[in-house]
Amino acid sequence: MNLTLHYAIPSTYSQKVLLAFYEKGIAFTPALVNPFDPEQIAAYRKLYPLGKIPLLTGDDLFIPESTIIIEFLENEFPDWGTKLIPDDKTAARRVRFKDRIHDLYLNNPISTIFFDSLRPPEKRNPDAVAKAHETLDIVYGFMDAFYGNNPDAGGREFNMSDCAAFPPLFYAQKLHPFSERKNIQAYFDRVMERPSVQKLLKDVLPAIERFNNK
Ligand SMILES: N[C@@H](CCC(=O)N[C@@H](CS)C(=O)NCC(=O)O)C(=O)O
Repeated sequence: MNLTLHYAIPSTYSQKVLLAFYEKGIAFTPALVNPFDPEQIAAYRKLYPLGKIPLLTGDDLFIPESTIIIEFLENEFPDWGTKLIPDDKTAARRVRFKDRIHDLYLNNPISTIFFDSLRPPEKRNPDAVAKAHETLDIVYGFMDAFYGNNPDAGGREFNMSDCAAFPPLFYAQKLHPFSERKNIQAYFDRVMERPSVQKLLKDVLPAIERFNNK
C-alpha cells in the first residue's frame, strides 16, 4: 500500500502520527513540509487548502487529521505492532476520550504558548496565552489523577492517546512545566522509555534544537 505522510518535524500533531507509525512498524514515504517556508506552505495548501499537517495520501487515499490517520492505520493493520485502539468498544471509547483531552486541552494550549513566543512582542496575545496556561492547569489536574490511578498507562499499556500526549508534554517541559505533578512526571518517564519515543526524539530533536537556538 502506498502511504505518503505529509508532515513537519516540529509539529506536535505530526509527531503523534509518527509515533503511531513507529509503534505499529508501518513504513511510509515521507513528504516533509517546512511550516516556516511560505513557498512550501503555498504548495501544500494547493493539496490541502486548510494547510493542516499531518496528512496521509496514497493511491485513492486522502486522510487529514492525526486521529483519523491513526484510526485508519489501526483498521488496515490491526495485527501489526502495538494495538493503538482496543477492539473492546468501551475501552476504545475511553482511549478516544483521552485522545481528545490530549489534543484539545493539552496540545492546543501548548501550541498557543509556543507560537505566541515566536511572535514579535507587539503581535503577542497575552490574553490567549493566559487562557492557555489556565487550561493546562486544569488538564494537568485531570491527568495527574488519571495517571495516579493507572500506573501502567504509557508503559505496559500504550495506545493512541499516549501518542497524542507525548509530543505536547515534551514541549510542556519548558512551556508549562509538570515536574511537580508526580503522576504526570512518572507517566512521562514511562513513555520516554518506549523505543518509538526514542526513535522519534532521534529524528526530531536535532531539528527542534536548531530551531530553539535560532
Ligand atoms: N486537528 C488537527 C490539528 C493539526 C494541526 O493543527 N497541525 C498544525 C501543526 S502541529 C498545523 O498544521 N498548523 C498550521 C496551520 O494551522 O496553518 C490534527 O489532529 O491533525
